[in-house]
Amino acid sequence: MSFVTYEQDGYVGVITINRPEALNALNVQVLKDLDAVIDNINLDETRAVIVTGAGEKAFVAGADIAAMSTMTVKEGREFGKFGNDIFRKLETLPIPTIAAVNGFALGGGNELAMSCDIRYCSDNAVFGQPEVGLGITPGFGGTQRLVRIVGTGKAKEMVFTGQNIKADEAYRIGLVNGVYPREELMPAVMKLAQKIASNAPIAVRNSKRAVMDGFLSDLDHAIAIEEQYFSECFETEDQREGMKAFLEKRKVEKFNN
Ligand code: CO8
Repeated sequence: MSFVTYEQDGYVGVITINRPEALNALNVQVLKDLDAVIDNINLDETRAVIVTGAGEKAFVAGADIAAMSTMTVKEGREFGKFGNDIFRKLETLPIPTIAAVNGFALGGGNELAMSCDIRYCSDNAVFGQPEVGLGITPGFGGTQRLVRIVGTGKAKEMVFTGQNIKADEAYRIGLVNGVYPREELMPAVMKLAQKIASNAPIAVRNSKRAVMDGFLSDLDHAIAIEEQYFSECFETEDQREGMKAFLEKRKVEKFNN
């Protein structure tokens, strides 16, 4: 049995962390299962991926505290690296990823959500980096990605206090892009994923690469990166079809790749 399930719905893949009895807490086995699921995504047939949590209460309530409680320095470092490598693999998938945050997203849970490109949440979602209250720092990228998403002031406040924030506050500071009643979350996320999947796949992939490669560069270099990915699109059938359809005042017949 795997702690992580995967379902394909047309061009959209749905990854579910499935350990609800522990609020989907991440131990080594859950991370291994997540890694395997990511490796098995058929990128030729998938244009967007959703990540969510099983059960009513949690997206992911963090790394497994029981498992971490007896770790040595070496084990802690290995566990941190193991999780970081997997989250980075998710983050750098060539296709867009969306976190459907359906409840608690604490510690490693918030870090998993932040490794996705876009986050929507349910109105009962709770976000936080409570690690300092457990005697550790965030360890799956929290100190780095939170700063990049919400800015240094708010990120430092959340990390230094360990205090959780609710869905409306997460929306206000830009940690999530939308808040929905619980039963409306997955339909909203699926609609977003399908909208992304309906666009020209290479253009979407190149847009993701341009954003990610350019984000940490100086602006001159970043603009050059965009020029590269933009110009590559002119090799594609989708560029021909997308523009021809516009000029002929009709809908695109089909984006292929
Ligand atoms: N780890 C292990 N088990 C957990 C976790 C967790 N993070 N969260 C919940 N559980 C378990 C509980 O122990 C409980 O198990 P049991 O039924 O066997 O007692 C079950 O899930 C249900 O949880 P609660 O009864 O506590 O449910 P409540 O609704 O009362 O509370 C909370 C929900 C508020 C989410 C509460 O469970 C909680 O505070 N959980 C811990 C949240 C937390 O501190 N997360 C951060 C963990 S640290 C981290 O993520 C670091 C990431 C980087 C690691 C890198 C290491 C090198």
